[in-house]
Amino acid sequence: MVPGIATALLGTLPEPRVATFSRWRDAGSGVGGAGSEADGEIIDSGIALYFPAPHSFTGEHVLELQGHAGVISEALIERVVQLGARRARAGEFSERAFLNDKIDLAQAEAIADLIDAGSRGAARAAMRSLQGEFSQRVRATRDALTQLRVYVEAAIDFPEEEIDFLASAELRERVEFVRKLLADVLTAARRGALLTRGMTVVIAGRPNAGKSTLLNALAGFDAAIVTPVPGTTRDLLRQKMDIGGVPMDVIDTAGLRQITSDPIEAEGMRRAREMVRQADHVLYVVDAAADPLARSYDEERASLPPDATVTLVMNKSDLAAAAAAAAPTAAAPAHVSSQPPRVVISAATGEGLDALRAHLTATAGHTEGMGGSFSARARHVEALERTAIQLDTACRQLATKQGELAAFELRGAQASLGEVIGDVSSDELLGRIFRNFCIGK
Ligand SMILES: Nc1nc2c(ncn2[C@@H]2O[C@H](COP(=O)(O)OP(=O)(O)O)[C@@H](O)[C@H]2O)c(=O)[nH]1
Ligand SMILES: [Mg+2]
Repeated sequence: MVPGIATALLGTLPEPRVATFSRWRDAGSGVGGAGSEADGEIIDSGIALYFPAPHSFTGEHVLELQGHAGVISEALIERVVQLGARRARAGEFSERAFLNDKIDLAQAEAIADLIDAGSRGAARAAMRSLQGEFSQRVRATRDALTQLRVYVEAAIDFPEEEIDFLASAELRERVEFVRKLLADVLTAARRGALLTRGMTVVIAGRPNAGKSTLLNALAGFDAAIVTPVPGTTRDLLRQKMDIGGVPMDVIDTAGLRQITSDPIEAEGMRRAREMVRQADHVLYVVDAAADPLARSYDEERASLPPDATVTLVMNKSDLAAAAAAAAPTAAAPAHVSSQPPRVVISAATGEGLDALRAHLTATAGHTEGMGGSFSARARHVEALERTAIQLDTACRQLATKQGELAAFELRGAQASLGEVIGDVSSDELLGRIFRNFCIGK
């Protein structure tokens, strides 16, 4: 179909992979029989590129036209549709590339992640995944798992020797090898998922601690209203930013205090606590001048989720009273040592902000220039975690010489790994993945 459309539109089929200037014509009068197409009015002109199958992104014939934008391109699309083409669905090019084995599923997802990347770090990671680094590591793990499976299944086929097989040192080594590969790829995928999705950081603390000032300082502009009046911030305020190469969604909240008679403030506090529950990380801001021992945190702690990761941000270090509290407390009271890590800053002067940023990127498991991390999605992490559980089960069964059961688990583990790169995939999964792409990708 593509060569036919190309010939009708351009008058001739361009030489493969050679940028060719051409004029693209309308249908023409149709009078005069053969060759009348060439009489059609010129819709647009530009560069045509023809990629015959299988040497194209999708693996199919592709004709690329680089013309002028605007209404002209709409007219051109109409003409091409008239000639028998149809408009692409969202993600259809990537989906076709996947179905034609040009890329695997993790690579296809990396295309979308590259387009949506919220930071340079995330974009670099997506590029690495697109180049196949993530897929290669998954494949290496899968291959090692396959060898282990073959080994175990061979043992089952020779029942007289099975017990010796299952107790052998070689088997233990193979299991450990797969475990190590899987653990490494899982760690990298978890880090990658955070880089792809970004990290949600909630700023919480008492009214007037300096939460909104901190959000503004991190964002680099006045996103939030700051006043000396407690209770100024009443709703959540969300700001996307790139901190040390990691995309972060930083959320300012209404100050938390025990009692309020204002229903709007009460609702603001409810939303703040809800956000704290959903966050990847909490920056608990303390006015170090007014509360040098961070008692406000101790009082709030009971209402925080027990597994929340928190950093105490001791703010207002520019004030003398706070500076005294900020000095590395040699004789810290007992309760201080049980508090989370603390960073001393002045949101007003910017002192300590770089250290806070570095602390946040370290929390995300990411250091600039670390290299090697690739984009990954929650879907990948879940599949890898399932693989790890199945592998552990298989290990226990091998230890108790239940070869058949172990072989069954290993088969499951292999299937779970295959889901990451799309060895096995359902239409429903593919639909979900590709429908989230933008048109034309
Ligand atoms: N001296 C000093 N004042 C600050 C600092 N951070 C915030 N403030 C002041 O504290 C007051 C409350 O700040 P704000 O950011 O609105 O606090 P929030 O209620 O926690 O959002 C304002 O008057 C700010 O100017 C700081 O680092 N040093
Ligand atoms: Mg505020």
